[in-house]
Amino acid sequence: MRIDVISLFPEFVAQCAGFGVVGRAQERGLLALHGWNPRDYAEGNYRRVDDRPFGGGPGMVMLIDPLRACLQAARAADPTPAHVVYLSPQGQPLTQAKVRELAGRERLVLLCGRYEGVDERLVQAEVDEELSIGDYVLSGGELAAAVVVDAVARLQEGALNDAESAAQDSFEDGLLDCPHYTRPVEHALGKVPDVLLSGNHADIARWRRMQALGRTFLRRPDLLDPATLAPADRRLLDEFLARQGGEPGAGT
Ligand code: 6GU
Repeated sequence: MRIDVISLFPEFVAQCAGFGVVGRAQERGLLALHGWNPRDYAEGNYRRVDDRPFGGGPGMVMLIDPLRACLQAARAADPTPAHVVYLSPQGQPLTQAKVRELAGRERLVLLCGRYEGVDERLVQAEVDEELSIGDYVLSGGELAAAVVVDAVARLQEGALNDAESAAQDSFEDGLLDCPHYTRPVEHALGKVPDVLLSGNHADIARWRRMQALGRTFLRRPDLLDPATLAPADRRLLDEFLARQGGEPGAGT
């Protein structure tokens, strides 16, 4: 997969993508990341990329022409047609389902705004989809682009070492992940739950499912409507709630 990032700080996104799973995906040739700076396509001695908003108000708006020339250069660098995503707080929320869809594309262009945003005419003419990574304000789209690159890179075939681990992630089945433990069994901070030491794989799978259901219910009720649960899951959730006394404890 190829991702082109259009940003006033393209090195920032590249740096974010240099480590861990994403860095390895690049080394393995599963992901090619390219940065493009609209300032390199701006005219004049000052290489202006922004101007004051018509109608007044604070902040600056990114100019059409440097962005468009930059986008054109990025498109022309490879014959593969690109799906152009503009990262902005006005976009549709990024979900794991959307990540999966983006990860299946051959080529993405991620357009990062700075200042108050980019001229709406550029968005209308060149952008296929506008995405946000949450209901809070960042000073630019770069962190959001890094989020997209990471989430999409780890879904590329061969990016993860354990083929299982992506399928078991939080959200892949609509639930939060269960808790995890490693050595030592006994620690001053507590003991590992017995079931995980039992070697009984059916019991372990059942316990994990129960924890995933319980945590999702307590922490993210927006993700789980008990009324729509399969009867077996409903029983597991009831058991979880009965066991912890129905109290949303601080440790859950
Ligand atoms: Cl994609 N951009 C900015 N600037 N702020 C955000 C965002 C994106 N998503 C959430 N907040």
